[in-house]
Amino acid sequence: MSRVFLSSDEIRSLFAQAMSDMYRNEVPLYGALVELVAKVNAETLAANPALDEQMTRNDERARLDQERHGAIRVGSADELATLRRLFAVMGMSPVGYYDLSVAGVPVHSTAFRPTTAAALARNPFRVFTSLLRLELIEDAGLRAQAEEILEQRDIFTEGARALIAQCERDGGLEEADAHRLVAEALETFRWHGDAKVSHATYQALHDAHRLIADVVSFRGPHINHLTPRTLDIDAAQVEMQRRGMEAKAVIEGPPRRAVPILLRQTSFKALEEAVAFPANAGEEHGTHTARFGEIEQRGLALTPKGRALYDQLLNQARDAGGAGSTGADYAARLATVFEQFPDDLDTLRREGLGYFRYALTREGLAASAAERALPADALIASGLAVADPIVYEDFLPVSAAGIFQSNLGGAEQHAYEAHESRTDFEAALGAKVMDEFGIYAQLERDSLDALSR
Ligand code: OOG
Ligand code: NI
Repeated sequence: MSRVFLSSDEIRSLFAQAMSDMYRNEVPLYGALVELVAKVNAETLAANPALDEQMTRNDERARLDQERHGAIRVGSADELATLRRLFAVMGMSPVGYYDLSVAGVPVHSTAFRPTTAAALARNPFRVFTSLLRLELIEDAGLRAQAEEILEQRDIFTEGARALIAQCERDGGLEEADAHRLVAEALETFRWHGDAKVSHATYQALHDAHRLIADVVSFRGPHINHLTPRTLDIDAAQVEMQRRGMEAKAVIEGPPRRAVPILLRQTSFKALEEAVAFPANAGEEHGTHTARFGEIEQRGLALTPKGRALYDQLLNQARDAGGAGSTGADYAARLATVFEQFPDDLDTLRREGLGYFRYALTREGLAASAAERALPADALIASGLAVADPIVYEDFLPVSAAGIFQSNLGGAEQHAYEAHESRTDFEAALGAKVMDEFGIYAQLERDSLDALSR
């Protein structure tokens, strides 16, 4: 009898839903955010039928209500490599390399996510995954202690390890096994309030960097936020404030524009959670703040040329007056600087600043093969084709640093004397990370090829 495997897309959808249910129980703020975002999205779409049509045309409409990203932080190469194998079962590959050390956060990261148009349309669930860089702990004794603690823990259940191996061996998982794997995987990402280290050790790790304590002190890489996608982050921000939620002062990323680009995010104050630290006579009680709420708005994926312009303008806005991204006038500065970034779809496309998905219109579908063989620009000019923005599926290191900092207590951190170390990261991961630009370029090319077919 042949076996029927569940597709990796289906397993990812099950997993995303299970994580969402779990996080809703752990962090009630998350449930409130999801509800608020759904309301803002419904209002935005009702007020903008063209956006609704565009999203439907690009298979983005149905996925919107499910769309989330999560974030986790791990401590060793083995943990990272096993996560890669777990996420592979769910059709998620490591995309991009992010060096956060320049922003004073002792980690480097990648995003596990689906990469094909069909998989993204089905469920774009992504997990921003950071690896602690132990070599950035200055105190040699503390570094050795952290390393030893990490060596002794196993963040995966036996069942999860066995099912990952089974999937690799058989080429898939049947439905019951897929459900079991999802349940086993949740154990890795769940909050465990019983610390693995004494309060004194936690404090020493915390003094070195709050993030080090977060990674090293616990049984596993608790998911630290799960972020829904809003179609209007400014409206969502206003609504949050109206409901008395404590939002970060600054929205990370580009300013509000007619054509949203990349990613805009804002996060909400982390929770203070009860922790039981092992002690000689039983346990000692304390608290830990790691988990927070976040929402984001996604826009056009930029080409390397567009991204270079974005980075240049962002630096310009941040550097003006040496104020960084704090300061009351930051939003105004950002808006002024970004006047240099074209803000209509046609110019963005013709100047090669973003990636687009081309599709025939109704007239185009009725046109002759000879007509359809015209260059894309001519097809668009004569109304036979449209070019829609391809949505950015990745992250932004400067924004990520801002998010890390805000939930690490607000103060800007000083940069580490480290530089990026992609080779070390890939060695730990046991694979190369994919180049995000190559993925967007492929999506664009596929849509162009389909025009003439
Ligand atoms: C990850 C921060 C990065 C984002 O949305 O840029 C991130 C973390 O705090 O672990 O999630
Ligand atoms: Ni995030």
